[in-house]
Amino acid sequence: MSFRSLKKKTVMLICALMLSLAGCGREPAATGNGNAADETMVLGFAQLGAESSWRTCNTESVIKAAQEAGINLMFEEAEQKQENQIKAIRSFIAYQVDVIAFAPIVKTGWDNVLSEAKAAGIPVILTDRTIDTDDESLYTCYIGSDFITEGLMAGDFLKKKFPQDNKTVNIVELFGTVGAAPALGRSEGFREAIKDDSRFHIICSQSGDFMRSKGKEAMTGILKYYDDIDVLYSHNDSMTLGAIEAMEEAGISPGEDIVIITIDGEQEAVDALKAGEINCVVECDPMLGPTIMDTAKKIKEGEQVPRNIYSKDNIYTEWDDLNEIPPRGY
Ligand code: GYE
Repeated sequence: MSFRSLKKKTVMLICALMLSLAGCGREPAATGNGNAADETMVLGFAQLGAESSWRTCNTESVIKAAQEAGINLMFEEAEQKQENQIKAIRSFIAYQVDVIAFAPIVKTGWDNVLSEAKAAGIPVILTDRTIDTDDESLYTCYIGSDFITEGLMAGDFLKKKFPQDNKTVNIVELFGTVGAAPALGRSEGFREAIKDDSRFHIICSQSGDFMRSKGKEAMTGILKYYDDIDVLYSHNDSMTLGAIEAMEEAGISPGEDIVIITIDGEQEAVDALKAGEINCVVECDPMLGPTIMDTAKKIKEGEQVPRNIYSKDNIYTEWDDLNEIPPRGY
């Protein structure tokens, strides 16, 4: 057995072990097909965690797409810790995978480990979140949403929802994970959209770490402190759904007493939009698996790929025909 074939078999075994330890009850994501195994590419994927339904769907999309593409997937989940993601990337480098893909939990702090991948000749794809680096050669491309555009879409809805009069509009922002690209971009785009209208005031911005429980906790505290909130702008649906629970417990009618704008487009949020508890949902597509696999194969073949491969995100509002929205799948 060649070293390469031994390496691939080891990767498959590890992958199977990781998935069974994770208790997700799936078949190993690794797939090989007999003699062709030596040619099968190995992709190391470092997922950041399992904080939201969006993330669960994103993970499922990656695992399924790898199986369908006949790619051996080494999958690691970092439990929301950057150091775990760095460890996972180092293990992929040690196993000499063909391509590394990862969803960076925060924007900064990746240069060292990505330099190690570069020195080992392993190309890197950023998926679903971007990074800040002075060395653009440390990754090949980004696949995911444009978060500033999502924030702009959210802000544009707000301007339409509150047509010109002189009343002040008090906004609470539930911020995602501090330092994370989607949180920073959604915050920036939203502020950009409303900056020329002095009626809009962001009276409070608090992190709920993209999690339902923390969204509820944050909103419970905020409602005790402020009694003049007009709008909740939340960076993801999980936090929004938690915040809605907090509002209901406080006797506040979500979507009526407080206008709610949220991002992701989970089924539960779309159902709440239909029920009038949410006013606007900006979509963020989690099903990135097929594009990741396709792009990884092209990179391995030495083909040029675009630097940024953006998802096309829609917006759904209380003014739309909501029966048109297809089942979300997450
Ligand atoms: O909006 C949120 C998740 O990185 C785009 O992370 C992703 C975000 C998504 O936890 O629900």
